[in-house]
Amino acid sequence: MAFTKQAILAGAAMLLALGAAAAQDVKIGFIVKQPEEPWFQDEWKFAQAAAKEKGFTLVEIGAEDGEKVQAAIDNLGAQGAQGFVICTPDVKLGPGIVAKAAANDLKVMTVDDRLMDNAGQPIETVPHMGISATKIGETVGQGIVDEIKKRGWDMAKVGAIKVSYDQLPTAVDRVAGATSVLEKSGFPAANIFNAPQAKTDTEAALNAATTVVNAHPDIQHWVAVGLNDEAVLGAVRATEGVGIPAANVIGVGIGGAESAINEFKKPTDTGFFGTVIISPKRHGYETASNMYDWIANGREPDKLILTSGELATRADYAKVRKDLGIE
Ligand code: FCA
Repeated sequence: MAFTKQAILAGAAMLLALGAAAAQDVKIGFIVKQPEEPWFQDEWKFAQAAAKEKGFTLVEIGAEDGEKVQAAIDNLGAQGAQGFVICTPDVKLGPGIVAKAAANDLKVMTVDDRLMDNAGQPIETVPHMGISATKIGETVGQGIVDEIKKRGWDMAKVGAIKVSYDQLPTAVDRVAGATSVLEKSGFPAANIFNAPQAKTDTEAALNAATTVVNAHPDIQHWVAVGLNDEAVLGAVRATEGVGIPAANVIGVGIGGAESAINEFKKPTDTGFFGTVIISPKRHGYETASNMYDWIANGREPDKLILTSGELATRADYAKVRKDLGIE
């Protein structure tokens, strides 16, 4: 049976009408792996600001494992959503997430953690916004080196706690960026101790770092790096646990959300010296807006956007946050 001209035209008109869906008909999911982490709450906050501004609905979903991710995507499909932004609990879920999205006719974009295919390569067809992990790690390393010099420590006798989470590529790049600057600046590679965390939270980092500090009771001065503020806070708590004074510890995290701010607000200094502040506004507002634009106007987002970070300490974090528009 041949299609009549009218039928084709009617079909095209319907597609156009669908393409230009009214804002109030657009529903977007924002799935995050660790809803209790302040960074992700900030991302939601800024994503909601985009929803309010543009008039679409944003559904916040926490999904800590693969099963919850699958259920969340099916649920979004059943609710009539058109797309979602996700920070996955495991980058290896990549092919499964892409397939589930397609089965539910949902557009998908990733934020923070990039999906991997079965060969361990990034899935480049899915638009992604992440941080410039290596560069931000280098900023961490430089901040530590500068502070070691300022405090007049003998670099040869300082220990570094490297809180690692190697199943996440951005985590590997962040800590490698930091330790590369330490080493280039004369920090002995043999004094960099790996502390693999089982999960990306403070408690897991505390457990991992405690093993390291206990194994080296001779070391007086410590520095600490990790993929985020929570990791470095865990390492700082570990040094406190064995009675190392705050003045002997330089931890620099990545994030700059509430976990770091609460630490800076403490009445006395802790070993948590600074953080590289990244932008939950860009990661929340922009990803949600880009997804909206894709659904409502057919404008596909850039395939890869990497955002920058800025070092801040207790002394200037409020100003840096203000300058970044994330107060
Ligand atoms: C990862 C980390 C988060 C945050 C984000 C930008 O998802 O787990 O803490 O640093 O990247």
